[in-house]
Amino acid sequence: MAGEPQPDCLFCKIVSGEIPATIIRETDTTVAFRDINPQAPTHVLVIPRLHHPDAASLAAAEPQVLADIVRETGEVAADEKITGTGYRVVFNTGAGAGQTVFHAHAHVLGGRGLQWPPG
Ligand code: D5M
Repeated sequence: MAGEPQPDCLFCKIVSGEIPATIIRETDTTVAFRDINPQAPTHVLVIPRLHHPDAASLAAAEPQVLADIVRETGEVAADEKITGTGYRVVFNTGAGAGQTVFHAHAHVLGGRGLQWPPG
């Protein structure tokens, strides 16, 4: 059920501590950790503690938590000192857009020039 831990979900296991991650920030509702396969000098994922498959599902079920995630992306950028040069927040949604983990997550990317449009 949406919102409850899913036994096969990698990010639920990071939230529970079953799988290790380099966690850099935590709140009551969110966890931020370094991406295992960084695509930029700063590449951090901000996720809800509760399981929702993507950002739109999270927004429908728990809009305040989505707002918490967006706020935390800004805190990550400030901690990483990338606000001045600019950074990107991405929610890949659906396999065709590159989503591989179906637990909502915001990518925070920065520390290098970022092209537009993305690939
Ligand atoms: O993003 C999923 C991201 O999750 C992708 O950039 C790799 C990252 N990932 C996968 N496993 C781990 C672990 N164990 N720790 C940290 N980061 C991880 P998507 O948008 O779904 O492709």
